Amino acid sequence: MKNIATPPLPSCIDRRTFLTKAAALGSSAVLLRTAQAADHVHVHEPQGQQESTTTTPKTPSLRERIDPTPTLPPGTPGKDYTPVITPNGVALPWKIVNGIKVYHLIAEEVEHEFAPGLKATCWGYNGRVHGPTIEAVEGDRVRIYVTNKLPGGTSVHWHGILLPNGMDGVGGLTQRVIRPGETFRYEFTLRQHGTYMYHSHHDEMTQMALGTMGLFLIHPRQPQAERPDRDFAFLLSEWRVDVGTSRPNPNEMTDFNIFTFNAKAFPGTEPMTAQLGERVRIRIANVAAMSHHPIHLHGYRFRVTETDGGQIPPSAQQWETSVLVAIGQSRTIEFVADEPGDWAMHCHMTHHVMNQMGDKFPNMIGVQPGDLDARVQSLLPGYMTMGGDGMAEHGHHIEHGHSQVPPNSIPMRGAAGPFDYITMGGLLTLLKVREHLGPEKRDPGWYRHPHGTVANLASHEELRRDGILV
Ligand SMILES: [Cu+2]
Repeated sequence: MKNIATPPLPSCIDRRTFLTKAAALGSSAVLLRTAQAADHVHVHEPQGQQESTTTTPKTPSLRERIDPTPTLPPGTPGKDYTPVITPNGVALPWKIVNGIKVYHLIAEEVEHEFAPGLKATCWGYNGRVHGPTIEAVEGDRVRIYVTNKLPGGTSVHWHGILLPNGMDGVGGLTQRVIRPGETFRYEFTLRQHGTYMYHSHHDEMTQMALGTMGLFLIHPRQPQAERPDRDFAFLLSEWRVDVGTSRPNPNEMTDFNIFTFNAKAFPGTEPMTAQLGERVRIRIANVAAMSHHPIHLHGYRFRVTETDGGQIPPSAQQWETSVLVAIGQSRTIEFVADEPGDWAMHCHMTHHVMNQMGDKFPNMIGVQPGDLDARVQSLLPGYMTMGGDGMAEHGHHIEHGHSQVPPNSIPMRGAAGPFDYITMGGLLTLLKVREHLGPEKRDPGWYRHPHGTVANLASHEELRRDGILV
């Protein structure tokens, strides 16, 4: 496997860097609004902090330091960055008005499907749960309008992003709440690059439990490392959706029963695809209510290249096969997709790869239930003792119509795989690596393994040859 060397980068662009780059570029394309033009707020100026470089004509005002005006043109997809893929998600559209990237988020109620068979009324943005991914480039000035169509007040916090305090979006602390029907304007210049988030910061427990969150990705203006061929981003969250209900329960503290990548539980998760030899980046951010998630990728070892605090110097990047993404954090991993196949990527907490798991039952593993199931089913349709084969038994019975589940529920559901029933749900997705993918790089279906490379029933001859007594 190739070593992915990622030279260090400054974790953020400060005003001096902006100005230096502007001077170096020296072209009319450089947007340089004067500090005076923007500086109509009277603030106290600290004395004796004259810049020593020749490229800074005057000491920046406090306003300019906390809210720098952009000196570079807005970053362009294709030229300045390769757009990120948000599986099961979309990017938030933007337009440029006078050199500023303008976005519009609408907080609203959304009918959301976690996986086939389970829908709930959630809260999200622009008709989606989670909200669309905001994508921009270091040095861009972004103006984000937030319209509140929720029944209660809200605010949006730009999680991990360096910005003026008054743009931080903490309801009550840095701004008044956005009342239903109102539209607020947030505006700041992006001084860093990396994987960040946005989420409601008002009535947090309820609003975030219902889904008011999204990814905020900032590309470096001048990437030092090689650009990835495939750049994927995931937001982790968790939900309590009781069977027979249609809304996630925000009061839940510990016993969540739906765990999601980009608000989808397996088998609702859209797989990642990569062509053999492509450089792959996966960004994983977590704004779950209570759970940290150790995300494990099969078939590969990878380097953890970034946290939400910035790029990790190459000398400090660790090779891992699992990466713990704690609540409020993001982690970025990189590797070269040099092993073909269908590789699982999942949380390694086994209860996080289950859908609507009930845990209030006696342990019946190993018990032969006899006609117990049939008798209980007369009272509880669809009841099944988790006896010998756990979730696989459940899945098979449901898939083959022998067992029914209550409407709008996916209890203990996984999915039919190419060989057998896949007994995982929740935080599971797949990385499909192929020698050839179509131009759209769509899901190529199940992997066809080269002959002789699949674990299979051992023959009598093999057992005899190797002296294995069974
Ligand atoms: Cu987990």
